[in-house]
Amino acid sequence: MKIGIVCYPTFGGSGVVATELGLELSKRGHEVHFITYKQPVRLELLGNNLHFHEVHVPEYPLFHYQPYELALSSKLVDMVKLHGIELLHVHYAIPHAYAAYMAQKMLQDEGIDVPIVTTLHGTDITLVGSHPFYKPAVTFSINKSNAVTSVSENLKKDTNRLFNIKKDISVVPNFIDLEKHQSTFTDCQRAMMADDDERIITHISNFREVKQIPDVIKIFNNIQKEIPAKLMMVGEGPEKEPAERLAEELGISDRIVFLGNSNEIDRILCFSDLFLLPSQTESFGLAALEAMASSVPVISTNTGGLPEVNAHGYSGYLSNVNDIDDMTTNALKILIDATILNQFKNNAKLQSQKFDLHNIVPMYEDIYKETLKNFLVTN
Ligand code: GMT
Repeated sequence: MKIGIVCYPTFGGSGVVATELGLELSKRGHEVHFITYKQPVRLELLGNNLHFHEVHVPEYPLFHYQPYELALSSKLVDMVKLHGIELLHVHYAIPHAYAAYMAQKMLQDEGIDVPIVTTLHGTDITLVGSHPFYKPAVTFSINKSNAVTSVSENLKKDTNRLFNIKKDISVVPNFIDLEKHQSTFTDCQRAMMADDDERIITHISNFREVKQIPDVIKIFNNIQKEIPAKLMMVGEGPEKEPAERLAEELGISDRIVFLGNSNEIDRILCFSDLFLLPSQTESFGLAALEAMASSVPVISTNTGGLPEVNAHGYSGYLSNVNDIDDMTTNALKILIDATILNQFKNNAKLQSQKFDLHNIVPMYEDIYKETLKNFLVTN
């Protein structure tokens, strides 16, 4: 099948999922075309089955806001025509589902029919999409998609609660390529990061408010008072600088390493003992799944889709949002005793296997086939 994938190409769960999906689909014989404003960060190798088409938005001084949707929908029309793309799969509703619908209508005018599958990722629904400024357009474009998927049961529930959705939403959980997270690195450079007796705690995110970065620092501060520990903070975003300041105020800057964005998170996770994700909301928590796939247990909140990913008392623990004391207690329960830590590490790995890409990607393939069949019948 020839599939066009639209996503955000930056560091962020939705772009990562879209890229990993495209990579796997191309391995399974599909021809995949990424259409976005920059080459997705995890898309390193292009080839016969894997293409990238850049959306350019020419700057014009009259425009206070440059019209990305317009450029994207025009590019979609051109690429569908040029490459015979049979189906568009858009990740993150805003503005991708809207631009895809416009492209579909323009193509229809020329006698070309292309169905749209929209995958909802979380903040496109919970934080941004439900804002009154966007809501009518988001509702419209979700309802006009030919198939809609969400990355967790919880996100499906939230979407139906927040929007007047007339479509059935299929839940297709995020997935993981377990081969990429083998703990067999011969060069796992733990010794460069911490002493043998220190526990290594990791947080990876885009450092936005929703990630509750101050809670990460405060939980770590409590932990390091009880046991020798280091914290790896991986990612970039607006909350990074305040976090560095908070670490200084608490006098623990020397115990925290801010690593910036990384394409090699498996190399960081391979020496991590615990992953912290105290988010205010999280439709799924892909970063938690990536940690578990590297045998790292997770201390997270119990919000959104996180309970579908992190099994309480098994792969880690769940707490209420902002309950720093509970998250500290749970972290120490795992970290203090080496036997318990190893048990949680094993469990985390086993839990991640539920989301093996070999089980999940065929769910998308089935949705593509079904959508194409129904679409061609009704058009
Ligand atoms: O977490 C972010 O801020 C990035 C955001 C995105 O759209 O890239 O992540 C959302 O999608 C991920 C992939 O499906 C989910 O794993 C994240 O839980 C979700 N983030 C939120 O719901 C806050």
